[in-house]
Amino acid sequence: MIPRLYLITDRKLFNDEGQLYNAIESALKAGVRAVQLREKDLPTRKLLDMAYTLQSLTSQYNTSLFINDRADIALCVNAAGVHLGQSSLPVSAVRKIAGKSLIIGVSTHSLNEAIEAEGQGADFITFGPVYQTPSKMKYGLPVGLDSLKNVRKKISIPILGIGGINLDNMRDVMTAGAHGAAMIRGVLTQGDINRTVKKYLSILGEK
Ligand code: 3NM
Repeated sequence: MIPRLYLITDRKLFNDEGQLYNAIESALKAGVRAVQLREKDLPTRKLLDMAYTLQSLTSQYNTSLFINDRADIALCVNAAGVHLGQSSLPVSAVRKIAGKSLIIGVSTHSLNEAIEAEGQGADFITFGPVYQTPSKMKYGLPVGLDSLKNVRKKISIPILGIGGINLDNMRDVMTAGAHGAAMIRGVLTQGDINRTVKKYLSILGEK
């Protein structure tokens, strides 16, 4: 079962790592059941340390940990899954080393990428950025809700909308056919993370 609310880390939003873990723990207490470690600029050892810390934290809350890009680290820490970008190892290569032991998500930004990810055997995709987001400018203009609807018609694996999703627009993303939403700021920069997460889960029909 692919979780509907998928929290992604960004330690740079905090003064120190402890604050990041506190924010994640608030989200876990409120019911988030999937966390992706995404700290792309870190050297391998440091990333592995964070992965162990998050594996220990998420397992206390029966929550699936995903590791961005690094199938090797996901396997080292017994994470639930890996999240592959467009220039990561392809799904087929990860299956070769991990078999079915990892859930595989793929970041997609166009219909073609989405179809390709499904064809390669991804378990789910993120599709975005649905809305403009300061968290990721490099993919340019938002793909918008219409292209999300279109992708939904063309593939059958779960789609998590990503990019600028918050309490004001999550219903629209779900109405467009998303299985759920992946987010950074929509959780981590909220004053009351507990309350915000509970509201998302209620929109998603999970609480
Ligand atoms: N990937 P926020 S958008 C990590 O479109 C990421 O693939 C995206 O952050 C994509 O929830 C994005 O703060 C940033 O907008 C998501």
